[in-house]
Amino acid sequence: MPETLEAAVTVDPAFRDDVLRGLKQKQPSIPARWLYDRRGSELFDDITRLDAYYPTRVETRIMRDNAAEIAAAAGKGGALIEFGAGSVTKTPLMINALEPDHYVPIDISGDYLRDSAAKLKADHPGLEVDPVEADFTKPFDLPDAIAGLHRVGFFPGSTIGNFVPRSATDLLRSFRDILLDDSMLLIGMDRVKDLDRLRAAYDDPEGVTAAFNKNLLTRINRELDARVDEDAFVHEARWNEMLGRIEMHLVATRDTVMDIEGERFAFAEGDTIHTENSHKYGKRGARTLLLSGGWTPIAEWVDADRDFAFILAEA
Ligand code: AVJ
Repeated sequence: MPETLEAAVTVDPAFRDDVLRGLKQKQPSIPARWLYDRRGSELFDDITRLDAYYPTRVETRIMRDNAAEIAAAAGKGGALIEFGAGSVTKTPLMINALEPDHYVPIDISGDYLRDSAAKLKADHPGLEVDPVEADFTKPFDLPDAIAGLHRVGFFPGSTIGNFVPRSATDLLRSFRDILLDDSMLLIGMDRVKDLDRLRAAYDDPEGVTAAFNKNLLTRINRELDARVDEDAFVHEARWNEMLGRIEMHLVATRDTVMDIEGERFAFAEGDTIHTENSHKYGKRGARTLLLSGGWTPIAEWVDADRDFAFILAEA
């Protein structure tokens, strides 16, 4: 590769550290957030449109079917604060229902934020869009413009499921600290259900989720000084019964070594790298998690099959 192109690959030093640290663990694992580079985000977008992947479709349907009721319960006007940059479908749905004066998306990717903010402004001329470029798992400040307004936090997509309960609780508490007293939170949580359907949602016949998972190895090879045999690993989605979660793994199909940044990691056939958790909650579990995080659930909307819950909680 020419020198100039090589230099164009920008690497987050935290990625290098997370990979090296993660691979040294007894169960090698790499934090899920590194799945979402440009290609990974595109593949996740494709996942949301798969027949087997019900969460996006079902949550959107719940929001659409109950929009008026959700808005009445959460309170209209004020500020809608979304943790994450927002989806092109769900965000406008909530903006149309809640009619906030301000919309505050919080995301780590500034480029994505600015693009989506511009589009939203064009569609909602009266709406003030105040994007905040920040990692919402770390402390940050909300814009002064929304001080004193009614505040509704929005955390859809069952993204909370990516966090182990201890971290999920910390995250909910930090949302509570940021949004302050008298605020509300609208959160989507995926439910425990038939295990074959759950597994199929994370191992679709089209192989899109497999490509999404394996893209992590491609990213390691591209962004780090690494030689990883991408063909030596396959995607696997496992249900962890004790912990109530789907786990994504990359499973070695033969003995192989990974050379990364001067270090060597050996994998025997069958060894895995754990790449993502997706926790599923029962009715009680979801409410207990919210309560532990400092939020009191006050209303809940589910689909007819009870596959997914959209919950309103108050600070
Ligand atoms: C974006 C974390 C909600 O856990 O369902 C989908 C990610 N990974 N298929 C999920 C994901 C594989 C998704 N979340």
